[in-house]
Amino acid sequence: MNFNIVEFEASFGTSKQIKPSCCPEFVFVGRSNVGKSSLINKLFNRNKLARVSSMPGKTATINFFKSEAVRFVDLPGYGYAKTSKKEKTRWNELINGYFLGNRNIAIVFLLLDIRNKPSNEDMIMISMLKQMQIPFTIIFTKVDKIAKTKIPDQIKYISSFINMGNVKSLAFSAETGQGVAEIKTLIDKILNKLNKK
Ligand SMILES: Nc1nc2c(ncn2[C@@H]2O[C@H](COP(=O)(O)OP(=O)(O)O)[C@@H](O)[C@H]2O)c(=O)[nH]1
Ligand SMILES: [Mg+2]
Repeated sequence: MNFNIVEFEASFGTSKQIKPSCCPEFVFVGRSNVGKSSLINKLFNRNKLARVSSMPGKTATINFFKSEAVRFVDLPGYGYAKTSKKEKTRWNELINGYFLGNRNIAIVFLLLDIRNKPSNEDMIMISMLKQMQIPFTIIFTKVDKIAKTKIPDQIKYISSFINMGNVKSLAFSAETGQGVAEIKTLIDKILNKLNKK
């Protein structure tokens, strides 16, 4: 696919607003501040496509981006400690509304910070994806923040909390661009497979 073509499509604050699927959706999910927006920007080589925030807990909407006949979905981050109960309920309503909305999901990218073990919310998200049989790949973000030699051990450590089965993972840095080519290749591979069906 052509990563030079992309546009912001829409934001949704409640599940009722969410547009039905038009085409395969590549979905980004993870803790607030894990680097979802930075990854989307890096994929398309655009600085301000998705808003990068130094203030966690800000993206409380589902954002759609469209590239030709493919959609990219930036889900609101979870796990921000200061989020109010009301905001958490809204988050749940949005995420559940999305995943239960009969979507055409190509794959979910679940982002985990390479420096931290998975949070409770990460674990809940992983078991939900498994239960719904939604294909997902784990992306370890911010790998520039640790020494290169420590990356494999850290991946092993984090993976030990998750029943990885045949779950694939890869390492990424929005800072250095490490892993971006791999993610693009994966996206192309999935699209090729879908087009052959
Ligand atoms: N060093 C480093 N910082 C990153 C990376 N990705 C994101 N960040 C920073 O982490 C913060 C949150 O990023 P953002 O993309 O807004 O996270 P989101 O809340 O998951 O969308 C911002 O200050 C980013 O600049 C990365 O790969 N390396
Ligand atoms: Mg964001």
